[in-house]
Amino acid sequence: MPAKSRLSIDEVRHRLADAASVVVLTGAGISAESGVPTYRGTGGLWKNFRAQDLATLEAFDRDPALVWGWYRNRRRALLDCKPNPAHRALAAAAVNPERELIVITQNIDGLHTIAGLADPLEIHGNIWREKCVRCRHRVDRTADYTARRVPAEDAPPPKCPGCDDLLRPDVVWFGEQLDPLLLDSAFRAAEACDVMLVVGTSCEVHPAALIPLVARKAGACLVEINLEPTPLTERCDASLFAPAGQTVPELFG
Ligand code: BV8
Repeated sequence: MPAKSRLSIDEVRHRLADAASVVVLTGAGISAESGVPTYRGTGGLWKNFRAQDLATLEAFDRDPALVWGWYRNRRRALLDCKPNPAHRALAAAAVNPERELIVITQNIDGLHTIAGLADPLEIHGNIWREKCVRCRHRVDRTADYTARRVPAEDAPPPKCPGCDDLLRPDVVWFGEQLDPLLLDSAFRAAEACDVMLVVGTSCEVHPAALIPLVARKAGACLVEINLEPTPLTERCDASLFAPAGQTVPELFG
């Protein structure tokens, strides 16, 4: 495979300035500088727990109190996490009327929204939202982040105000299908964009890992921002190996 022409950061900036449509796929790495643990890096979330123990419907059915304890623990840790310059730069870039900018995030921490970004595509859900296991009731607890209010880890799992069955975190667990409408919007955006930035993801989780490949196949300029190479690196037009909190603002500055 011939070596890719590697664009410099200035060339990427110019591509972004000239683009009519930009899509940004973000992963846990964009929130790392906010203090949110990543999933697979050193000290990553899964390092302490095995995903199949906690982030699956089977685990929840088996022990809802244990799974709720883990999510409440993660919510509590998030209370001290604020959006960083990367989140803020994307929220600011998204209001430019000359250029469409869509953020597709694998993150459930809600920091893109808290940074002021209108409607990110949260393809793995949001830790501050809950949904009933039986009826279609949904609860948004984002106000708990602002009020710094999280129930005790061992508090009983919440009940649905509609049908009194259990509420669960409104996130996509392993083995669960992503919301087909959200996923379709993500793939359509990838197909139509001029530039795709892939920020802070190990590109290990599917089907999210396919989104940059759809953009590439449709002819987009593909740029990765990470601390280390990933399975996507060799398919990128540029890989900027530096912290997202420094690089993303530079690209849109
Ligand atoms: C499904 C919510 C089927 C829960 C999450 C095909 C191939 C292989 C496997 C599969 C496949 N198809 C399906 C699978 C199985 C599975 C999967 O992908 N497994 C992998 C792990 C092998 N996928 C699924 O189960 C999906 N469902 O396919 O269902 C189906 C189909 C039809 C009908 C029914 C069923 C569901 C996947 C969603 C799982 N939920 N989260 C929760 O979090 O509690 S995934 C979880 O991983 C998070 O959402 C996270 O965002 C995501 C991806 O991780 P990353 O974001 O990439 O984070 P990571 O730590 O890995 O990497 C961070 C990166 O940032 C690193 O590269 C690091 O270097 C970098 N970084 C660190 N600091 C910085 C930085 N970069 C820049 N700056 C910094 N400062």
